[in-house]
Amino acid sequence: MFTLSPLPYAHDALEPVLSRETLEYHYDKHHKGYVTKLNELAAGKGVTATTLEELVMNASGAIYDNAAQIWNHDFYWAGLCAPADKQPTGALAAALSAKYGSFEGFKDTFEAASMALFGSGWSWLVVDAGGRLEMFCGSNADNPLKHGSTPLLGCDVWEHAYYIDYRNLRTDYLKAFWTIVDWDRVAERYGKVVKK
Ligand code: MN3
Repeated sequence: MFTLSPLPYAHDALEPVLSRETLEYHYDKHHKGYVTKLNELAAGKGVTATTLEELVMNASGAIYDNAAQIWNHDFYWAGLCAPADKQPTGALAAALSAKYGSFEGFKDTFEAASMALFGSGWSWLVVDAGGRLEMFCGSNADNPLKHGSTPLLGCDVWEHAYYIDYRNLRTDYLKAFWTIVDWDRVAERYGKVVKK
């Protein structure tokens, strides 16, 4: 049985960037729904994998889609915090500046790539297989682990992530997103990759 990971903060913790209502739908309905569906599918097909990572790396079709969506959402929630407008620091800040010119340059690139993603999907800051900082955009339930990359930050750009608060305006959601990114968590993830 796969279980729904607890939300790492209260439903209203991300207000006013993401409302309580958005989290009630996004976490309690969409995210939870993937867990329910995965358990139904796994029981029906006699799946023996016990971790989401195994399914993300090896499964296909609906089992992959639901497993990856659970993994992606766990990662997304864990990378956010109450609005604090944090900034990257230390080695991560230096790596972002080296790659994108500045933190502003990174944000512009990330926003533009996220806007160019057609339909539903995810935008990611990753460290690729060669140890380089990269951006990765994937449709639907795509996941960087499948491509040999290690994710540092994930942004859900499915409409269900923002339509209650921003209607159809993905660009407004993306601009507001930066104020709730937990850059301390992202730096911690980066530290683990570069230490390997
Ligand atoms: Mn979502």
